[in-house]
Amino acid sequence: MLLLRAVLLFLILPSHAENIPTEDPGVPILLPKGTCAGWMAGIPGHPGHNGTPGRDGRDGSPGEKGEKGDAGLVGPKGETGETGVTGAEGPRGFPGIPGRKGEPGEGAYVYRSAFSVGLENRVTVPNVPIRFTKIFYNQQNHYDGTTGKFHCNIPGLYYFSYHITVYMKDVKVSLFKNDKAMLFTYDQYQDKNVDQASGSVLLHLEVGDQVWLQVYGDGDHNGLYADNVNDSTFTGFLLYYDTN
Ligand SMILES: *[C@@H]1O[C@H](CO)[C@@H](O)[C@H](O)[C@H]1NC(C)=O
Ligand SMILES: [Ca+2]
Repeated sequence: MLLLRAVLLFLILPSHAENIPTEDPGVPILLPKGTCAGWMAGIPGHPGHNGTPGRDGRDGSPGEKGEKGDAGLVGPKGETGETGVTGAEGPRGFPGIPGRKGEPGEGAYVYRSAFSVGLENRVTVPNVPIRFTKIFYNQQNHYDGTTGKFHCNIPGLYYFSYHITVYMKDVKVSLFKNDKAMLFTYDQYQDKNVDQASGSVLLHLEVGDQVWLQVYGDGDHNGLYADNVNDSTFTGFLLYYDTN
């Protein structure tokens, strides 16, 4: 094998003869063409220099799939999604603790107005308010015993009533509101009897309105009577006050 390589090298040499270094002039390396006669084998030359690096080879076949890499960084927060459907109503909760007691309200006195009075003096003059001077109740002093008139201090609905003992004469009385007779009551007296006359009414009053009883007609119909055991009374009170 080594011999074959030497022969091949020898056969190639003529075309590169000028490039072959001839360090040893005594060695007959160059041989003219066609000079086979007297041919003798020379000593094999030195190995040539390394050639220039060849081109890059082809890409290798893909390697095996690598192991799974580490998890990536957390991305930015996404946008808020749409509102979901309202859920079903939950079960009813337990009763709460009772709250604190409330503050006292406005003075209840403001909304109180009531009086109840009786007749003491049989002398009743027609065309003027009858003066009831026997006071059963007049806490707020909205009834004036000196004039016989009730003065409205709280606007609202009022109830008035009167129960009159009739003796010796007929009785014609009217309940007045601001100089206007609102209610009429008539009782005819029968000899040697004690009669009663009564009436009641609901009236809406404004502050400043006045209400009283008064004999109407001629002065003869003033048989209102009272003694220690027979009363004639006049009563009134606020039923509902106006809230607005
Ligand atoms: C008042 O009532 C009493 C009964 O309680 C009666 O005896 C008396 O006669 C009455 N007064 C008048 C004036 O009738
Ligand atoms: Ca009668």
